[in-house]
Amino acid sequence: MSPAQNSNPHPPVDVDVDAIVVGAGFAGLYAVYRLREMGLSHRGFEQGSGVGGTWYWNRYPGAGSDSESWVYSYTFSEELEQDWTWSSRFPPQPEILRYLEHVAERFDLARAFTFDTRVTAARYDETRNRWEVETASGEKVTATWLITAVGCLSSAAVPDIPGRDDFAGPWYHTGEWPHQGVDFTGKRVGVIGTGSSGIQAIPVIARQAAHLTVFQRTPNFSVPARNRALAPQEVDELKRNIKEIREFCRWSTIGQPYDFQDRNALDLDPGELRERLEAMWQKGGFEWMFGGFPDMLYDERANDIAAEFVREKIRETVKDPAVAEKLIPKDYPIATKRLPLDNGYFETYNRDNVTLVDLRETPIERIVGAGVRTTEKTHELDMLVFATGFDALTGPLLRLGIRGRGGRKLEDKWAEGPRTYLGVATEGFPNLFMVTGPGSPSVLGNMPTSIEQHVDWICELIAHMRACGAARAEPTTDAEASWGAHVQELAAETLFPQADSWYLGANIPGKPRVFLPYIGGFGTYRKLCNEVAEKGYEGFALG
Ligand code: N01
Repeated sequence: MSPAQNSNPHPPVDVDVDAIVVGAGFAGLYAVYRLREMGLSHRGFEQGSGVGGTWYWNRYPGAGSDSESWVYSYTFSEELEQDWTWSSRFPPQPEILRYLEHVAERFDLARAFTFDTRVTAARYDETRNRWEVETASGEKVTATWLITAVGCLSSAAVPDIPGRDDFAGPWYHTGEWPHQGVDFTGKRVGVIGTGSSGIQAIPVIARQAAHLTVFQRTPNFSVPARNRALAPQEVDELKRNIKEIREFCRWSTIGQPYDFQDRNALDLDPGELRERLEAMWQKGGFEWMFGGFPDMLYDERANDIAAEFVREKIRETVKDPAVAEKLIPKDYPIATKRLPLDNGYFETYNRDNVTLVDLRETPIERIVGAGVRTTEKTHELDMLVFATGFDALTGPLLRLGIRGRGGRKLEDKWAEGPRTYLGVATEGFPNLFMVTGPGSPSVLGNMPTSIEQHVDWICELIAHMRACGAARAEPTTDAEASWGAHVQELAAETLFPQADSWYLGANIPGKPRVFLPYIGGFGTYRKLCNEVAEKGYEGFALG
């Protein structure tokens, strides 16, 4: 089904509802499902022409999930879980989009949304206790609750490189890819950026383009995805055991069907450690996300062992030793930037039609009509791809024009970095609930697991408010301050602050350097949220 078919031909017209949901990706669709179940009136707004969120926008070649398919999905319907069959371990973008379109159709969710509609302002009216949401098309809708389901990585960042608009050919950002696709056949293509998006796109573009030039600023560690088709027997077994698998994910560190190794790396003898690393390498997947072993995030010696293991693999794979050395990260611990999974990324540099430009040796001076000019020369290009990432976690929220009590702007409140309670609410903005907001595990876990937990929790809070007649829920200043301090303390205990990553906002010039997600583990976070609820939503002022 095409996105156009999935968009809503009869947009809703109610202008006063119980809840407004912004975004029609994994989070927004589930929020609408839950609100409808609760009998609450609602409206949804979505900037795209169809459902899908991340998977609607990120259509670049090679795009796909890094989470195991059988857990990268909803759990709220057993029938859905049993009926849907994934083709492979890490499904490609079109298949995930088809899944979300299927969910929207099956549960009749698209009709809640007005598509092609950007929210431009959301103001809290204190006297009426209503959120007033305004859209780019001029529509105004009010609601008691405002639920943002805008994703964590949805605000594309195109760097302000001098001369960007002088480029004579077309350019694209991976996160806003044209729906009709891009044909690279016979073209000289440049890719700027070697994060997860670049690492997925580069091998595919290299196979199509006449020549590919990769502009690398920081070399990235990457581990093989080892994607493969799922055999029917395997699918049957996964479906038989899905309840237990899901329960494990719910309480695990990263919401995936595996957790850390059972021993610290430094407690193993070198032979066994090497064997385990090799087994992890052969298995592929997100077991590597936090470095695989409990101590790898905390102890530089342990981290160095895994980092060196991957460096050796890069040296073994890339035939030209000079190119290999450029590709090898040497100045930050492994897994402290989000570790990409790849499908033949390093092998791509063995191709005759691929050139690596190390921007640390020869920085970009400017973009010119003919291509990209570095301090060495002009690299002539017909097309340019920015795989340069996102203004993560805060960017998608700040562009909604949110104003809370007293007209206070969210961007002013967050000028020194986001301040939230549990990553779900922020003081001064009553009844605003952020699905997977900054200060929650969000991007450090399997997103659908994070999303379902957050939406369920938010909906239970709303149900609690209705049951006890509370019109407003808002975190207290103390609860928010201590949560913020806790999030930063946990991060400071790890090696994460040693890398200039988007987890810290380091990729966006001028963004405050604050660790954005909660790194205490997904299961621990779930337990804390449950305890807050059991104590009558401790830390919230309910009025
Ligand atoms: O973005 P990134 P991404 N000049 O920020 C470089 C998720 N995701 O879109 O490291 C030159 O990671 C920048 O260089 P540096 C996943 O969580 C998931 O790839 O800042 N280069 C870096 O190499 C991921 O982590 C999946 O020095 C510039 C790159 O651009 C997140 O999205 C797939 C530059 C940006 O890397 C973001 O990934 C894809 C400049 N001015 C993404 N500015 C799956 O699950 C930036 N760069 C499969």
